[in-house]
Amino acid sequence: MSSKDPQIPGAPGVEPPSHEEPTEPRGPLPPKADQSGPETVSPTGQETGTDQGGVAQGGAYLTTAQGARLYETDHSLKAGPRGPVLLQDHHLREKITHFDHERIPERVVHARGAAAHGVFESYGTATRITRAAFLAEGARTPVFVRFSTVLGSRGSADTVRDTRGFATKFYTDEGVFDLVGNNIPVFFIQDAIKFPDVIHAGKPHPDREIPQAQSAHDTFWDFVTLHTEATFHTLWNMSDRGIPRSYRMMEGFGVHTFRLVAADGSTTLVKFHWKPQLGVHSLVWEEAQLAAGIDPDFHRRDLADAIESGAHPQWELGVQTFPDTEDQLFQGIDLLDPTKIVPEEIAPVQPVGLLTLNANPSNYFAETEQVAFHVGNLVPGIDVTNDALMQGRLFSYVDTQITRLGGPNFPQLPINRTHAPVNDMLRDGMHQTAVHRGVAPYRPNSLDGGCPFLAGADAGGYIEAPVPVPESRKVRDAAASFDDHFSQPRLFWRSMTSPEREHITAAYTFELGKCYEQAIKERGLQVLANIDGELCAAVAAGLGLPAPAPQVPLADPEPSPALSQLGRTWPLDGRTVGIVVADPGQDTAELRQGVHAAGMVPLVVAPTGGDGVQRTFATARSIEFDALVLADAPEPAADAHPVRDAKADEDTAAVTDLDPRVLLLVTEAYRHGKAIGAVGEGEAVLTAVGLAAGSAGVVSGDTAAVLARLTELLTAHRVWDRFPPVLTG
Ligand code: HDD
Repeated sequence: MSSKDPQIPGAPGVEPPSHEEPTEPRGPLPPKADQSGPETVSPTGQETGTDQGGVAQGGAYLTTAQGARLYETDHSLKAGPRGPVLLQDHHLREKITHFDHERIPERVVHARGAAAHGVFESYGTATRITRAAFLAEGARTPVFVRFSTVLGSRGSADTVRDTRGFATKFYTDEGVFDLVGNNIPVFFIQDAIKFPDVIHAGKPHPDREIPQAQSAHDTFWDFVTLHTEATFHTLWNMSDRGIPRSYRMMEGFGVHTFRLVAADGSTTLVKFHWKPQLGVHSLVWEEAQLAAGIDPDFHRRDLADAIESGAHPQWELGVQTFPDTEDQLFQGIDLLDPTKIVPEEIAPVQPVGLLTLNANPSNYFAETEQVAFHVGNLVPGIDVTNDALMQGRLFSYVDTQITRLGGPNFPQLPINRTHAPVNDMLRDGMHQTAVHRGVAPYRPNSLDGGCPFLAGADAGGYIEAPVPVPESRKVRDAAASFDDHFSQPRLFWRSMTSPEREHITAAYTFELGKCYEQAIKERGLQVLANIDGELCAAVAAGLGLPAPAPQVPLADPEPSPALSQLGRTWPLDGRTVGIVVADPGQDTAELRQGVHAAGMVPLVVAPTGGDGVQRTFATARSIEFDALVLADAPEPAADAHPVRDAKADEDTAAVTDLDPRVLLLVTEAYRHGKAIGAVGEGEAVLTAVGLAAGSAGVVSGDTAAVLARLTELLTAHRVWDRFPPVLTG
């Protein structure tokens, strides 16, 4: 608004203010110039208008922070070439001082993360139950999504066994809505007051600061075995959900029950779900452990590479809906207890929109590090419930940013700015970048024409649903239903397939086996006995301890197939296929084209670098590939083949002469349940490794046949037949 705007009191031609509080709004003020960042920020975070063409600096000359051009920046100002450095060297001091303060505190949890920009397109199917504008039919909303691990520090490995964060910032026209969820639908605790306890237990031991980003240690298991409401979340962690294959292949959950408010004021309780279009897939434990050393950035790289290559990951947002009854129970399940799920078989997930991640951040610090989520960032039509975990979170998220981002003005950081006009009366504070005008940042006022005015529901105001507060008395307590800690873990266990049960058993055996305290191992077994006798017995056998009897009656719940990750087929976008060749110059065009045509990424692995080679035997490791193809050997380069079969007539020669790195590649891929194909002479490698064609998920033939079969195998993610049933189940 210009100073000539006739509505501004005191402007020429405008009546002097009456100094009484006006009763009619004069129309909304436009966003303040200094707070109108969002429209000037592109999906990749580049300031429009100041596009620097992807280079680090904008201008031709290096300058100081004050804009003075510099003629030299490699030497301090000294009293002679061999003399002492002078205190007057302001450029030296500015450069070093700024560097000294480059780091900000990492997040107290979820420090390690990766993020992407995208768009959310609403189907309009939720309009009956919510007035949220971004859920109206056809609405398109820019989003920023940050995935994370929980326990590790910023530099820790991606593939550790842990819960993953899945936090989405919707820049809606009605303000920012943050859905700050996880890839696990339940939480360790039922009340936020215990959050410091569970996190102190999970973080490294305070004396030696080890282990990093691990739950396999005494303090974690001490807490979760004493505090049995953590049992269900821990079981999810020990399942394959704790080691996702990719951020692109994880489900997301809002965890809490939210309350949606429709245009007519009616309310519905919901649980939010993100369903990945690529399916829910995991690493196997050995693969996860290898990746933590070989490529600690495994998930970060996977997400960025997929987006860059055009394989844009997508999730459907869905809701389970429940009537907003006074008791807030659904078929006996307490909707205010965040350690409980509602099986999808009794409350189906109804899709309400599609999320597509289509752009990588252009600056990690400015976007991924400085993004600040908050459970209390809500828009009209979405409200909270009395879940005591959620209630504490409503306090914690803003509070933590004040330390992490250095004051209360973090909403002004470009990545956090709302796309709705801001007209607040928050003023000053550390890192204030807005130049606020006027003299009346208070209400009521008359000096600013009474502005800003309040917005009722018809003007898009956020109005808390006027739900009744239960009549009670002050207590530090929870409802009796919160005491059931074992029936849903049992439901989960009984919904798993055989390989999934194997993985869970192995995970508990590993994690409890890493504890030093005998009492903790024994308590761990007691918890397992309360879930399932066979699980407990198998882990007890692994630990060399007796299996205790259950302390609670074991129910016989109806399994929930939706909890299992197996049994369906999925798209292959962005999967990687390693093509192992004997000669860097070998023609792999047909194979590569076939892999591309199936929507996957071919990576050629050769003994040395060369044209068209992406990995060498020295840099390749099986974890990077979802499947391997052993390519045909070129004629007549038999001695350059991975199986150097110069002495092939001798029975054992092929094995001894096989390049050990290829041996490792193929045997690991086999052990991790990955499909393996051999074209023509490539079959010699299979023989050398001791794999007969016809072994589960091992195929040979011509290029077309091998690719067709591999593609089919990959739709099931892994060759599950390689994990024979051990438990009787
Ligand atoms: Fe939390 C970060 C998810 C309980 C306190 N939380 C954080 C992030 C995610 C979650 C995904 C990372 C956001 C980002 O990428 O910046 N947290 C959850 C879920 C919970 C949960 C799904 C349970 C259902 N959290 C929880 C409780 C408390 C916190 C009970 C405190 C009482 N969480 C925080 C925090 C963090 C955080 C300390 C650290 C960094 C941040 O907020 O911005 O405020």
